[in-house]
Amino acid sequence: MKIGIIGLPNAGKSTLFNALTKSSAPAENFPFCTIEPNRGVVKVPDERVSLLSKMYQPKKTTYTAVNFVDIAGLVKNASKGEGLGNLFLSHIRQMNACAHVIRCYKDENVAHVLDKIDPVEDIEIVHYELILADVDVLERRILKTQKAVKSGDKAQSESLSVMEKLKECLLEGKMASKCALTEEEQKTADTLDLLTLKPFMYIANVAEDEAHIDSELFVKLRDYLKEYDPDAPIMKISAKIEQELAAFDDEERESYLKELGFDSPGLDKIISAGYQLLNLVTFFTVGEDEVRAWTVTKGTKAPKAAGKIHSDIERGFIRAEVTDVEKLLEAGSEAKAREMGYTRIEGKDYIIQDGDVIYFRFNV
Ligand SMILES: Nc1nc2c(ncn2[C@@H]2O[C@H](COP(=O)(O)OP(=O)(O)OP(=O)(O)O)[C@@H](O)[C@H]2O)c(=O)[nH]1
Ligand SMILES: [Mg+2]
Repeated sequence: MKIGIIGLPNAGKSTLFNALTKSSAPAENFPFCTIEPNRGVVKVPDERVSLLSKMYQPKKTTYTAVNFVDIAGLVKNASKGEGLGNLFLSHIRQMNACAHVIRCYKDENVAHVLDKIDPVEDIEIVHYELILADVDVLERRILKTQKAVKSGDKAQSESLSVMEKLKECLLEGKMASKCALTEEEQKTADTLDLLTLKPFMYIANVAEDEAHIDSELFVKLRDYLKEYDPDAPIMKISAKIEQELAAFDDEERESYLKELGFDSPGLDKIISAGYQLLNLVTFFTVGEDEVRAWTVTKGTKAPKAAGKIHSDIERGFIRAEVTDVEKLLEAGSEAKAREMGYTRIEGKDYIIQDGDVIYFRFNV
């Protein structure tokens, strides 16, 4: 599962990426500093894992992880091949979700491709390019499908109407995800691989001294997004500060955060929000050896989830013993949780729920 970091050149994408992944990809003051995407794996902070770990005192504690990909900056007419054009777009196409970084910091030493700092104009450029790229994809698909329908493939006429509907939305300037579709239509839409159908979150990269106020530029951006993409998370961050923080060890970071007056690291919030965009389900396995968080897609059944741990457990699956993590923590021990009737026996058709602590019984 991959989250793509996108935005205009010099928005601060690589700076943020470096902070997130504790790496040192080039982040310099010139447009298109990034060409080939930088990739990194990031631990997903989860208080439930920390609390389980406290309870079991295991030898090892393992959190889930998510991939962040730092993508080249995009410019006006990218969909027509300007800048890194289609290369940029094809990289976004491979992502499961997008974290769109928007420059809200002023710094005369860092160039802006438009020579002015206007987050709303910036965000509109990026959206416009993504929308145009989707229109292109749809137009090609529509032509092809029309031919198929003409030559007698009536089953395709439904897809055709979904494509027309989506195209109409896009031409109104909306993202495909904002087009009102029925459940059935949505299934068709999901096969089209559209950029603006992906889940988005927005990251306002603000100046170092504006990280804990709502600056004029940030408010302008937030008000715009309230209208344009109201359900998407918007986060405020100073990529510069986060990059500095990332270089510290945990203790130093904590005292520095206090000094700055922050409660929790901004990065954790970004990672959590990004993970949530992916619409995944987290379940846990516990024991003296290891407390571990696992990720499955929504709707995964128990044997398949067991297969993530080991193929033998999937093959020889007998049953799952499931306790909700909150209940287990409340009970304080497995024995107590059983006594309170919190632990359920589930069979092979059980669909994993977020927060399940699972013990798989199997036999091979
Ligand atoms: N003053 C200030 N400078 C920043 C901030 N964030 C990034 N920069 C600087 O802006 C320049 C560009 O940052 P990058 O992170 O490389 O930007 P990018 O979005 O990856 O740019 P491209 O790869 O060219 O698309 C660097 O010199 C950063 O140090 C910030 O919050 N404040
Ligand atoms: Mg970059």
